[in-house]
Amino acid sequence: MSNRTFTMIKPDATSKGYTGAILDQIVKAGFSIKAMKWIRLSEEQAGQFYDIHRERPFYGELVSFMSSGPIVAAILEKENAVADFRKLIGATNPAQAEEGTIRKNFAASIGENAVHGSDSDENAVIEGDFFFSKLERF
Ligand code: DAT
Ligand code: MG
Repeated sequence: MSNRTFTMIKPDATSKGYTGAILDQIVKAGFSIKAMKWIRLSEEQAGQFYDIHRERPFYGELVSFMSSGPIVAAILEKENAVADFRKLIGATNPAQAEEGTIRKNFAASIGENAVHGSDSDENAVIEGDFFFSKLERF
């Protein structure tokens, strides 16, 4: 089990001014930030990041949303990081997310759900490498 995960604060949350509150909740939950950047993805980059969902009906909507404004990308460290972070963010659909989770607190819909969290140790590494060079992390 690895101790790192990867997250993005999505364009709905950055545009509503929730970035600080979400980072605060992440850090208070015991995660430490090992890399972080404020960046806007092109449609092509968003499409590449979510390539695994290419055949899903919501892919086009997802790519256009994820490239619609700035995001915050970050690598986080904590014991049991992937599973604990998925728990902290809550269900994909905020209507089904538990009370107190980031998606319950800050997300409006299944498509625009405030944050990303890696779903496995392997994907955490792939996703972190997508955004950060060796010089940008510690
Ligand atoms: P998660 O982000 O919880 O890992 P996922 O990997 O299944 O969820 O999907 C990636 C993103 O795609 C998700 O955060 C929001 C969007 N999405 C998923 N299911 C959707 C749906 N039924 N309608 C619209 N967007 C959806
Ligand atoms: Mg996922």
